[in-house]
Amino acid sequence: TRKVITYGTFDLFHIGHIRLLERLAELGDHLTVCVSTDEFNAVKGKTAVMSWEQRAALVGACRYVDQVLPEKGWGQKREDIIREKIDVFAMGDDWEGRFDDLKDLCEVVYLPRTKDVSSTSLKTAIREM
Ligand code: C2G
Repeated sequence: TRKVITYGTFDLFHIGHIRLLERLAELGDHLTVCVSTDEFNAVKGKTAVMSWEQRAALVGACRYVDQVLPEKGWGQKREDIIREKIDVFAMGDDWEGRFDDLKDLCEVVYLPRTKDVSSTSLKTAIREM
């Protein structure tokens, strides 16, 4: 089994998230998504509209996703990759290069972001309705 992992907030689950997860699922046989907790979002300086429970449930309902775990801090990636026996770590390319230190543990892949959509742009669009 070729296992893939990714991390993120996944607020207001949108097409950019789906297009990323779809491509990640094609990189292997099993996809784990670690969804940032509300507490870790505060560390990241982000406030999600949806609770961790709702964000995790939406990601978990996605056909491309096999497992959802909490992301509680910046430092858990190495232990996650070792414990879950991950082969590929992948993120959108806004993170290009930022996690190359994981290359001793697994493949590290950055995929192009989907243009013109983000949780922030959705919030703005709704506010202007
Ligand atoms: N993404 C994308 N296209 C978009 C928006 C997001 O491909 N239009 C990708 C991002 O590149 C990221 C994932 O979707 O890989 C989740 O995005 P966020 O929820 O914004 O995650 P982020 O806050 O970047 O958290 O430890 C890593 C962090 O938790 C990443």
